[in-house]
Amino acid sequence: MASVYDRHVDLPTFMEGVKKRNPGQDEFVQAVQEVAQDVFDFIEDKEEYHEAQILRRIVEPDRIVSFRVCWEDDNHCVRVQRGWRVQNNNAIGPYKGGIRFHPSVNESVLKFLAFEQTFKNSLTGLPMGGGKGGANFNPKGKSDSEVMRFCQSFMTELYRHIGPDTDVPAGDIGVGAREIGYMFGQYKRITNRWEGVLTGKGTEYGGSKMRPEATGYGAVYFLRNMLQHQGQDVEGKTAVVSGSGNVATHAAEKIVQLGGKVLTLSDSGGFIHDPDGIDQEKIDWVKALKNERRGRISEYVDHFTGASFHEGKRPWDVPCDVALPCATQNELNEAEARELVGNGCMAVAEGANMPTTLEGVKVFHDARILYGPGKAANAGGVAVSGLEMSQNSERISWNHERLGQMLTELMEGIHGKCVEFGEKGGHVDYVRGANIAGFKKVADAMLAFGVM
Ligand code: NDP
Ligand code: 2IT
Repeated sequence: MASVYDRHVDLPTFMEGVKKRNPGQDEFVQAVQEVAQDVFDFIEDKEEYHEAQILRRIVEPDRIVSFRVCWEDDNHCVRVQRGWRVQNNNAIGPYKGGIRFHPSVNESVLKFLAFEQTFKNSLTGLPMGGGKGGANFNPKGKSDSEVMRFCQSFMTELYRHIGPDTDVPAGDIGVGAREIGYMFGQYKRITNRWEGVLTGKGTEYGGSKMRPEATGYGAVYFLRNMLQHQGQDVEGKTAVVSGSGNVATHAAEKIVQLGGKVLTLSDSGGFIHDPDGIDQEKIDWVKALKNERRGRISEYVDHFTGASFHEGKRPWDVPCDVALPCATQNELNEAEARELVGNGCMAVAEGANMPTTLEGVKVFHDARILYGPGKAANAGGVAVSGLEMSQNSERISWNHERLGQMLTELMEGIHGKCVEFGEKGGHVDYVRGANIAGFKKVADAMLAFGVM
């Protein structure tokens, strides 16, 4: 009988082992399943990867640090949160990946994100390993001082586990310029060192000029690369975008710049549909709503006539040419994927991490539409983080134009790797391409190190 330690264990047996070792961690198991099905195929005839149990080792994080985060709210009540840093794999560079503050954060979510990050970072071609961190803290409705106190408390433990050559966190859901500023300040205060320990910093203190835009812009460049590979372009296309945070607003902005029309944005309260198109002026209004007034997307319809708000709903039934899920994991299910395909959607580029369920992905594959998974399509953010690390090490600063050019080239490079490993019979399976290209580099580095 096959056991998980057999050299040629099959995929179902391998996944049984993953489920058994990670009980109740559905998001993590989902992310592993998606990668394992492609990697199993790829390594079938490659004895060295079996012998060294490479996949079995990559699905076991190097370490997970979990800690208590105490802070005092504005009413002087003591609050207790849980913080984590998942250091998944540092074979090809220091651990690198964002920090998420959201009430839904738990170990499963951070393990799936750190696992995905390992392959994503490998795909960028830059020397970065995979990690992710966060806390079950909800920044919504909190004052600036409350957020500051939380961030300082969080960093008071995290600082011992990170460093510019060890682990370099950045932003993610609920962590933007404000939170990075508070955390960087606290790291500097505790260690008395100014060093590039976080990315996504303000440009006054070592941040890259392109980092805020990089994920959203990069996702649209990836979309453009997929379309152009089929002789199409973004110009004239209608786009449905979910989310209204950093990734969504910058993806919408780049779609508009390239001549497309954005029809929707959303948040956890519902989505807005603007048939006239969400132009730059409206996007700027949404950015101010979210970043300065910390408001809700429903307020959009009070300012722009002709738009409608759909409470508690997601935007996937709005007919479109292209779709960009840019909010959160599992926000696009099988039925919604069918709806998109049925309405003629020809391409999906994921700004978010794992926004489509496994069943939804299958619908896109069966329909043979262009489908760019998050680990490839949203890699522009971490790629520019990698550039920010280089700039900090060299004590230099590149301008917006130069970084824009580098981002475009990095996304082309990632697209090229997906095509190289994912093209079969005239169709590109971008999931397979991203998984195999991402895996191969990490796996080859691990082979070089021997058993550890
Ligand atoms: P933000 O915090 O800036 O925005 C998140 C957006 O998603 C908000 O509109 C938020 O709405 C919505 N959202 C969050 N959780 C849910 C939920 N459970 N249901 C519905 N809507 C939700 O985060 P980012 O834009 O930075 O991140 C968005 C996605 O992109 C995430 O998956 C993240 O991991 C991924 N990503 C981010 C990168 C970055 O550079 N920032 C890089 C690569 C990927 P609400 O305000 O109501 O919560
Ligand atoms: O999911 C991601 O790639 C991020 N949140 C960005 C990570 C980073 O280190 O810039």
